[in-house]
Amino acid sequence: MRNKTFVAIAIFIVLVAVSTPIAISLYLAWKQSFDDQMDIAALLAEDILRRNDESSDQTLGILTTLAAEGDADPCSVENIRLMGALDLASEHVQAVGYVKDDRLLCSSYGHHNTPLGPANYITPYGTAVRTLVEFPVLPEKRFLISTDLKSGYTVAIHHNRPLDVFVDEPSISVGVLSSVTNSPIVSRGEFKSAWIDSVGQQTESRFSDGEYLVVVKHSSKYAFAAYVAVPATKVSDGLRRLSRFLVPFGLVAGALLAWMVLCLAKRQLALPAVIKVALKRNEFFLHYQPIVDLQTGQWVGAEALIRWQRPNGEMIRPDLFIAVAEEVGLIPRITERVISLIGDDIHDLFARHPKFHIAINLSAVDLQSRQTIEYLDVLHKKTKAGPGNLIVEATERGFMNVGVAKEILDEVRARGIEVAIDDFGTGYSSLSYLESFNLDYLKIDKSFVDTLGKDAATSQVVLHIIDMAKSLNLKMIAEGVETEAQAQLLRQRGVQFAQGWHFGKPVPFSTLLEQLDKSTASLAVTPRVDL
Ligand code: G
Ligand code: G
Ligand code: MN
Repeated sequence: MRNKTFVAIAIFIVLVAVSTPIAISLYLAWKQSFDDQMDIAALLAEDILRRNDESSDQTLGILTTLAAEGDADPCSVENIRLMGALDLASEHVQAVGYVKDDRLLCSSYGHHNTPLGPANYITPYGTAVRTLVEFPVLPEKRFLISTDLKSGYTVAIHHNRPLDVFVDEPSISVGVLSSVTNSPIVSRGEFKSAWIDSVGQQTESRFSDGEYLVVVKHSSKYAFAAYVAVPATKVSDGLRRLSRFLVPFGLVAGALLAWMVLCLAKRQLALPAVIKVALKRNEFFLHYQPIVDLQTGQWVGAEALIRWQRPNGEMIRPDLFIAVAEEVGLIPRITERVISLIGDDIHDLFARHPKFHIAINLSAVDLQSRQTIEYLDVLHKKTKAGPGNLIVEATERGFMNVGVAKEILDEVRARGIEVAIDDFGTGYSSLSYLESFNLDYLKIDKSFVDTLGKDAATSQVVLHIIDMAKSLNLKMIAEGVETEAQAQLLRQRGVQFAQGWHFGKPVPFSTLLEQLDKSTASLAVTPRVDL
């Protein structure tokens, strides 16, 4: 049950880990697209407003000039000529004229008597505005006509002139609103009066009503505003393109991650059960790494190292499964197996090589249990071990619970089995800790040996460890020696023993024994000659 929860949590974490960046990037992309469309709308509105301000500037200029310089008779030949000149000078303006009683009496084009109908609205500056005027002579054209109420002078521009901006998208609505009537003077596309009700007289407002992104810009000089409305679908269009790539990518990445987590979790969760099966099926065996005397180069012993090969050929490293076995309480069974395997391997080793030793790794829990002594007793008897033939290695962590560990180690020593502190310097032991134990060997950890001969500040630590071992009267074994230079330095400092690839990798017992027999045979050559 716990395992299922664990897997569920792991998968949940992966899903969150994968979906969060996708969600964030989709949101950011959406926001970017939204802002982009708003900016486009604002630029368009700005352009429309600028054109309308210009038209109004020109209109106002013409009306002011006529009021000041015009003839007493507005439709005099003189005045009509003036209207024509003003018309020609203004690019936005199509015609200049004179209106009285809702009729156009004359213009820059001559005399008329055209009824215009009532004004659509009056601006605050006293201008009457007619938005959709048609002249019988120009049936296709519609004009926007502004008349100064006081003088009757009038300016006409093409109705669609205010919206003469480039819009590439027909779904975009554009228009100019009168601030007086709050309704469009000119417009193209859909218009909703709700857009205007909400914005008031702010210079610029941007908002989205869900269907459109809307920008309304009020003229700073005149009573009108330009608006542009971009359909909200334009935002999601860009987003759809992006999500078409992002979502499948996220799904694949997520599935891959989830699968990896699942595999790892499965493996980790299954390990204790697999260790038990491995114990039953005898999948564990031992390799032995030689330990040499640094003065003579002779092999004086070997450390037994557990190995595990699964039936499918896969080797599982002890760093991995020893830690798991420690966690789930399988160490006693592994230690029992290791000790029994040593017994099977070494037979009469000590009879043939009385000074050779075998070192056995113990875990912290092994030092808390009297069972360990029983296992060792069996091995001791079976191998007819003499004093010093067997060594137990315990890591610093094993020494944490002083009381029981000390008792057990003392009993072990009473049998002539020696005790080594393993991986020294990597744990938390202080000198006072070590002083309370009766020890024989100190194994200098590989990480310190690695620093030898380098300038690293930590290379000084080896010297302190060596001094400490000397003051505690402990024999030293340097671990992980890979070069002759390291061996040389250790020898000079008085380290007696070493272990490492420079001298020999861990090998099966048969290989170890072969080598061992060979080296003692060559040593035995001299005495034999004497016979
Ligand atoms: O050489 P190797 O990769 O096997 O060593 C990895 C680690 O596993 C070493 O730190 C060693 O102390 C530990 N180890 C190897 N064999 C045993 C064993 O039989 N029992 C315990 N408790 N630890 C072992
Ligand atoms: O029990 P202990 O923590 O001492 O385990 C020794 C570990 O160091 C084992 O994994 C062993 O295979 C490894 N080892 C032994 N000698 C060397 C060496 O010279 N170089 C390296 N890299 N590893 C070594
Ligand atoms: Mn060891």
